[in-house]
Amino acid sequence: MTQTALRATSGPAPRHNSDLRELYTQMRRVRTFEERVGELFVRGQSAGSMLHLSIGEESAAVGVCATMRQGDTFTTHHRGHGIFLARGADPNRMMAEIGGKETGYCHGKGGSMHIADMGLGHLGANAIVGGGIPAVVGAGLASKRAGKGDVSVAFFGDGAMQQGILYESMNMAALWDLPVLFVCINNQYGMGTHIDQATKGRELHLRARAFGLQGETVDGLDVTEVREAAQEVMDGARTGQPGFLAVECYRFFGHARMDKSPYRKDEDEALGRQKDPVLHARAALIESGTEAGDLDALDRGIEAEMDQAIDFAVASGEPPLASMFRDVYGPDEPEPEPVRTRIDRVLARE
Ligand SMILES: Cc1ncc(C[n+]2csc(CCOP(=O)(O)OP(=O)(O)O)c2C)c(N)n1
Ligand SMILES: [Mg+2]
Repeated sequence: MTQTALRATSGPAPRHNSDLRELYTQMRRVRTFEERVGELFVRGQSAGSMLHLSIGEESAAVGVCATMRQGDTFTTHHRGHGIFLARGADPNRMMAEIGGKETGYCHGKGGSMHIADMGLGHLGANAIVGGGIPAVVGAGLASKRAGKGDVSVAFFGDGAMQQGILYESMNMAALWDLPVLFVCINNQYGMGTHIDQATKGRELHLRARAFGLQGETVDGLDVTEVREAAQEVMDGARTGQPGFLAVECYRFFGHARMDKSPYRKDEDEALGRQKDPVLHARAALIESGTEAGDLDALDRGIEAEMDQAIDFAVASGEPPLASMFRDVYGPDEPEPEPVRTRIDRVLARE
């Protein structure tokens, strides 16, 4: 067990037990949502051919989002369900989006990897590794000009640490003193490649410091430590000192839902899964006086919430064909003719 684990489970009761309970609740909601959405996929009721679960990474989403406020914006990578949930997304509309249904956040046309919602500041998930990163530099510049102190946060995986766009973005953010935060969720893997096979520079935050950002790394086991570290870089970002935070965690399952991780040993996987932020927070709550039965009841309530989200998604209808291009082009641009009707028209002429 790490120093962090020992401190949280056997030390004095945390000062903010109700805080930890809230963080636990949000992490449990993320985990249960991911478990349920995995079921949706296996039942053949999700819209995409791939589904990336963030189980094991809950502290990164919840710890960082706990430091965000109304008006802040963010982008995520392809493994972003937990982040959006932690920012206040409605699980019904998320599940429906992933199911390709009209009631989803993007009317079923974005899906798991392209979900977005301007109302909650979600500028978009992105399936291109590193693709969502530069958008926060633009959002940061807009925020700086508006002078409201809103921060824009890019969430991405360790795979993006090897993408040039990250360095271009960090450079501009530092040069222009933008209210921007870069958050690397280091789950140790990019698909089947362990980070040690991808880079020699394992101290990821040092790269950010080299560009003039405030760069930190935190162990993702303890959500309160993640939140603390996030608060520090967030406070800097709010005053125009861009920051970077790497959260060290472990990807519990395969890259996507159907990946059985043949490239890693069972014993290594079992070891990695010991780094469980949800169980860690639960143990800390019990240690500080919360009844296990109380937490069981909380968990059951969350299960019911997520079961209901599946029911909502399954019962919802698909977007009508006529809405194919709605929300894709600007409001003043004429909608292009759907390819299918164009093909039908051409065939009819023959
Ligand atoms: C530019 C680009 N290269 C390759 C891919 C294929 N790809 C999809 S996810 C992924 C791994 C990403 O790893 P990481 O950034 O650590 O995120 P994680 O999946 O671990 O959350 C790769 C290589 C892609 N989508 N975009
Ligand atoms: Mg990764």
